[in-house]
Amino acid sequence: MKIALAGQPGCGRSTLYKALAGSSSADTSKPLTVHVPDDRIDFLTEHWNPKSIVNATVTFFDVPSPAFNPRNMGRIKESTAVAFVLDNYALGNMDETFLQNESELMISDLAIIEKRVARLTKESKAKQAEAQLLLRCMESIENEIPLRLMDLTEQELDILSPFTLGSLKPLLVIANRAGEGVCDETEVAQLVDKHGGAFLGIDSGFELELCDFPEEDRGEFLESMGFAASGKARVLAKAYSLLDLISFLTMGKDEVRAWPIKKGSSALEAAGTIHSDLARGFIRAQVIPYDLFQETPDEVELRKTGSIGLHGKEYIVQDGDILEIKFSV
Ligand SMILES: Nc1nc2c(ncn2[C@@H]2O[C@H](COP(=O)(O)OP(=O)(O)OP(=O)(O)O)[C@@H](O)[C@H]2O)c(=O)[nH]1
Ligand SMILES: [Mg+2]
Repeated sequence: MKIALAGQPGCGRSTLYKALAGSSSADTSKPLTVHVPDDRIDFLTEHWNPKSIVNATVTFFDVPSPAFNPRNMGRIKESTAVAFVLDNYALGNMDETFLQNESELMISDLAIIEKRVARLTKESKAKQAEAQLLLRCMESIENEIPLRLMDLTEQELDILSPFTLGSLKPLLVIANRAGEGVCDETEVAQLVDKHGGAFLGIDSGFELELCDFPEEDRGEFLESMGFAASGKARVLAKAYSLLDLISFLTMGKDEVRAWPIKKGSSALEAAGTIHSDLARGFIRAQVIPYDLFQETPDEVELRKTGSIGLHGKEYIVQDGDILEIKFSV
């Protein structure tokens, strides 16, 4: 998963990036890949002592200013989700800047759509469906409605996918506040919700300072500021729920690994995530729910009590399922 941190100049993107990196000397021009903390992986690692441990990861980009300028849009276009960073440490006019970001994102989409429509009108009738769809998108933008709020079918989303339109991507909005923040965030949070986005507030400056303290003391500091978890943990959790992701797990002496996957995915899709061979030669999926394994970390014992499931292609994978795909190619 890739998340582009975008926003108006000076909104605090780079400070947030460094807080996510856990280092004030992090190079913000580079992609930042962070591990998604996962207690389950920690437990399985302790149990197996594997050669390799692979947590799920999220990569962040600090999109330079002006973020929505065609030259800088590349990072947004290649990302899974867009994150607007809103200044609530100095200016605080968040409703206004939120709408400004939305509008700049839509203008950039409009330019792409108009160019394509102009070309399509010269082409054959075969592209009628695409042209109609793009005209609907143009109308939506002209009415200041971001594309993510349109009612689109899977097929229509497939047609639009190659254009990597920014306002169609899932949206995360992060208020960057110092202490209490300049403004109350209730209103902007409601506005973001109306726009189909997820909202959270972070004190990036404070979180960055925290990086200088020993890890075991940080929880207490965060708690004293009224935060249940670190900004990084909260951003990652929000991104997971925004994108409707869960993780299934694989384990063994060689590797313990978390695999992010869309909620509602089948065992066959999970197999394909691991390797196309596993999907091609899929026979069945052996499933141990993580909680059962944590309680009784012994496959022989679990088999005796009938706690290990064997499922076909259609099985819907649950968060924390420990999978072993039986296959033959
Ligand atoms: N106190 C406080 N200061 C902050 C916070 N976030 C950013 N700042 C300060 O605001 C200034 C701009 O922050 P940056 O993180 O560089 O903002 P940016 O969005 O990367 O800015 P550009 O890349 O120049 O557009 C810096 O001097 C930061 O120290 C915050 O949460 N608290
Ligand atoms: Mg910056």
